[in-house]
Amino acid sequence: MSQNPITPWIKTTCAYCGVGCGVEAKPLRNGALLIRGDKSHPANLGKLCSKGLALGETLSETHRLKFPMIKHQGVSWDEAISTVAEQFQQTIAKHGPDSVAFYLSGQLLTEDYYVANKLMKGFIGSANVDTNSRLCMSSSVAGHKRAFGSDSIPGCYQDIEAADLIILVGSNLAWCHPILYQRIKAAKAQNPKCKLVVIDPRKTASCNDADLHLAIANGKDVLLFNRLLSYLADNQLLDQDYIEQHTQGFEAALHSAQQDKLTLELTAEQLQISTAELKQFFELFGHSDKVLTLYSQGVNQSIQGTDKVNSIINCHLATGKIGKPGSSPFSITGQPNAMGGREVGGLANMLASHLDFNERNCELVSDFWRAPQIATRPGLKAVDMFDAIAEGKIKAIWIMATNPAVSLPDSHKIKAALAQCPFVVVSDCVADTDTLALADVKLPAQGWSEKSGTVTNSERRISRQRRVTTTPGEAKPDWWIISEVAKRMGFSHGFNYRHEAEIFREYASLTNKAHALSQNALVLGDLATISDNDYYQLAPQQWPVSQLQPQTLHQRLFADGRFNTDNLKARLIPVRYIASAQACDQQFPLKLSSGRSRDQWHTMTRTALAARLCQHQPEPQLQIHPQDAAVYRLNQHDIAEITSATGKALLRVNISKDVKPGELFSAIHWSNRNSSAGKISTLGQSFVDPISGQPEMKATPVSVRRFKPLSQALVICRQSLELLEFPYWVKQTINGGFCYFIASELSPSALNSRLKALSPYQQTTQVMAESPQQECYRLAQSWQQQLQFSYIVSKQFDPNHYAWFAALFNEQDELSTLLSSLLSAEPKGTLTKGRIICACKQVGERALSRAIKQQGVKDTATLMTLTEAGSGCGSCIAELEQLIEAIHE
Ligand SMILES: Nc1nc2c(c(=O)[nH]1)N[C@H]1C(S)=C(S)[C@@H](COP(=O)(O)OP(=O)(O)OC[C@H]3O[C@@H](n4cnc5c(=O)[nH]c(N)nc54)[C@H](O)[C@@H]3O)O[C@H]1N2
Ligand SMILES: Nc1nc2c(c(=O)[nH]1)N[C@H]1C(S)=C(S)[C@@H](COP(=O)(O)OP(=O)(O)OC[C@H]3O[C@@H](n4cnc5c(=O)[nH]c(N)nc54)[C@H](O)[C@@H]3O)O[C@H]1N2
Ligand code: SF4
Ligand SMILES: [Mo]
Repeated sequence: MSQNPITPWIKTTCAYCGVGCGVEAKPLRNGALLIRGDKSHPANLGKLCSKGLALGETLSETHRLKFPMIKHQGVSWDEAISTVAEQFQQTIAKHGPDSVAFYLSGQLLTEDYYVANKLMKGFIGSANVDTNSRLCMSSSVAGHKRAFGSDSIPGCYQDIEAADLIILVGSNLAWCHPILYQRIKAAKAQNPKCKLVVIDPRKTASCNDADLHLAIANGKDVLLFNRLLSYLADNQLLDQDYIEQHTQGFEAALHSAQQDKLTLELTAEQLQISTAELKQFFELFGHSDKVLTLYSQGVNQSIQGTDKVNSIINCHLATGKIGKPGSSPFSITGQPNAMGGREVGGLANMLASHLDFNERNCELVSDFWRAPQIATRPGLKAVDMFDAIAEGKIKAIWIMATNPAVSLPDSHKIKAALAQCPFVVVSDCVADTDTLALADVKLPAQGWSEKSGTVTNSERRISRQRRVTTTPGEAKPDWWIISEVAKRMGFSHGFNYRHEAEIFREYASLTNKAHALSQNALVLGDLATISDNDYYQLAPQQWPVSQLQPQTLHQRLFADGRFNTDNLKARLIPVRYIASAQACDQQFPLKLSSGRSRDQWHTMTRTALAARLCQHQPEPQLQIHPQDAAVYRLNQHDIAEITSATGKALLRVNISKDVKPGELFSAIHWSNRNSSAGKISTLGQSFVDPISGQPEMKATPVSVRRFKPLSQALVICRQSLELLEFPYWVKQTINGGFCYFIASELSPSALNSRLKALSPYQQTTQVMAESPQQECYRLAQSWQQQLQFSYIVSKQFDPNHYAWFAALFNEQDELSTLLSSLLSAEPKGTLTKGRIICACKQVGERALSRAIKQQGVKDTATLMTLTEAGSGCGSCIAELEQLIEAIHE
């Protein structure tokens, strides 16, 4: 097949994080998709991170949901749509509109989101439409609305280059928003005066370039920012003019902050940092003109997430450091279209287009939609929605583009609720997820590269996602599926859309009407009348929009000190520190926090299809401090059993001083699809912030003990294996097949026999090396001169084996050489890359260590020249630095 391109480069936007990087994609005749960064896109100026660069490797057809299904039966679209429409109609007729719900996602396009919200709130007449943004951004939304009167992010990315002081609070930007982190690094290199402070209980890759890391105790951000406000007041570092002219509530906020006030020494002690560090931070904040505070889930996912947000915004308002070049509080959004969902009103407590529920707003939207049944009060937020399903109050739910059986806390409860819900519809682009497994109807949605519409990034910039490949099977755009169901329910006049441009114009037109009524900042002006052609060509636009903008435009909100409140003044909010509702005790003495790893996206339904994204953290890990590891008798690479009030997990131990004693950390990515017990959400309880409804996901009390298997194995296989019988198994994609990690309660020899029996390649040529005295067994099966299946069984897990063993399918050596190497105790030759650190250039730890040791490398620039590591997306540079440091220590 030809490698020739079939079209020129097509501009689109990355599928993953809220940085919203511009991507250029070029489909080749052989089905591959070339990817590069779009140099003209203002978010990334041509750069992409490891996940963005691997987008083309995640489009495997084999994993797709290609046809609608009812239970396990493939059906026509006609039948699927009728079934969904009828079931929803019957449920509503019998039990009322609040007996049904939609659970949406920040990974839907704005057009999809708009149509879903319109159907539920406008036509079904319930506001039971919520989204996974509840787990992600809702504390920021609530904080913005309290402070500014609307959910508006004041800053823009150019503030990074303009700032003197950048503060990351509860954000591992280096891994989660890598391109913004690269911008900070470049800005610091340009302007050595620019300082970076990281506030995170953990030492993360984002601390590598930090001038100061405040490893505060988990959950205590309000204590820190309240104390900062008192300090600024005590030291005449406030902007009195700004406070008077543009804000209200200062006295009450300061009074409240002073209730939390302790001496600097006692505050530092409470925060578990040194007084010198605390003072240094306060002085930096007080004396820097341009302060940019970027914050994310360490702030939002807390039982006082909203108060955390306002404690940060209070300090910015009281010093007038907002809406000016280089100065703003800046909530960094998670998903590619978390912002778009918030804009259309996808949260249960919003109506539409940044409008709250009130009579005036309901009338406007009802007229605009010609929807007489419009919902008039907020619906259920995510956690309450799933409780209502469990209680039988919601009897039909439609889940789109999210995987709540993995991502909502207390997943046993979520799974039980969905299992007994009379009617569950799930729209997804892949065929198999923990949530799809519970669906009555599965609807195949177009995925990234097939769908077309718009997304809004963290800086309010709307960019186009474009269709660059064809769609496998019968998958359809989400907006099409929703509109067809709406029409079948009898709402034809509201949902006769022919293409996404029509939806976009209608949505833009609603923002204009809503803006005229409310004076909120969200307004799309002339975009309401753009032609189809202009929509297809649309270059990035940053709201507020009056007329079509040049894509280089960047603008800030509230630069004139006028906010979206009734009297145009911003509000400082009195907040007090509250200890987490989830206290540790004797039974659960440790606190488990959760978050992201560098190369995986959420529940791995797409990123785990790219072998090169699976190498960085091939197994679910538990980060634990050496002191705790000693107490619980855990060694590096043991398997730990973690127990909480709601469940258990089994995780590979990674002993590290990067976490504080008493605090553990684990990544959120594993599910029942790729691990026996790596799913972190089984452990979390659903304690929520009372204002935003956002669950606390970073502070679960747990206990930990060593899991003692009698044998462990690494298996590689060209096909998927069924391994449910083993207490511990993890599945990873590798080039040419899959790699499995297994720990079992069988003896090594029994595990050897069991694995031999499980091999799907019984008829092939087989070679074995057995060492019963040492309880080691290796087997390789080949067919037609190609290795098909192989394993290493031993008593203990040897982490050094993974890198070379998992690469075997990729080796170019003759089969005989490969087999002899595989069966020899120590692998030779090419099988020695070590753990892959640079995913882009596939550089392993061994080559890096060798270069550092043999050539005396002291800096990453030299290491990059020698090995190419770090010269792709740059996300691994922090780890290169750590490696250099560790080797020279
Ligand atoms: N690689 C990758 N990138 C992603 C994603 C992904 O899945 N993978 N997901 C995207 C999405 S949807 C989101 S929401 C973002 C999330 O982006 P981030 O919020 O940056 O990521 P997290 O790892 O969830 O949490 C950030 C940090 O909060 C810290 N933290 C925990 N508790 C506290 C606390 O009490 N106070 C403070 N100050 N810090 C605390 C944790 O130690 C952690 O390092 O990432 C986006 N980008
Ligand atoms: N313990 C703990 N839990 C957490 C978090 C945490 O930090 N700790 N973080 C929370 C946060 S911030 C978030 S954002 C959530 C994320 O959690 P989820 O939203 O549940 O995670 P994803 O894996 O992104 O799920 C998206 C699903 O949509 C599918 N999909 C992708 N594109 C499309 C499309 O265009 N159409 C349709 N119909 N389907 C599509 C994907 O295949 C996938 O199954 O997790 C939350 N859960
Ligand atoms: S930073 Fe990475 S994941 Fe986020 S939008 Fe850019 S390329 Fe995609
Ligand atoms: Mo998120």
